[in-house]
Amino acid sequence: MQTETITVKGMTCMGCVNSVKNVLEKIPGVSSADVSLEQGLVTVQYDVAMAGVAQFKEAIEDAGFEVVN
Ligand SMILES: [Cu+2]
Repeated sequence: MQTETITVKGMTCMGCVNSVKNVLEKIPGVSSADVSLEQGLVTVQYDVAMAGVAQFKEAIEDAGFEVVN
């Protein structure tokens, strides 16, 4: 299991947090996604054989948020 932290801009409430969490946890290979609203940080735990960071960033942007790095 691998952990990746992504900085995300545009999350303003718990609804945003849940949207981001949901899109990430739908990706096969992702075991959990945790979001810190205050810091704008998304921490994803995933199986490197099944998923990758580029996929996470795309899912976050598709959900309407901006990936900073
Ligand atoms: Cu919101």
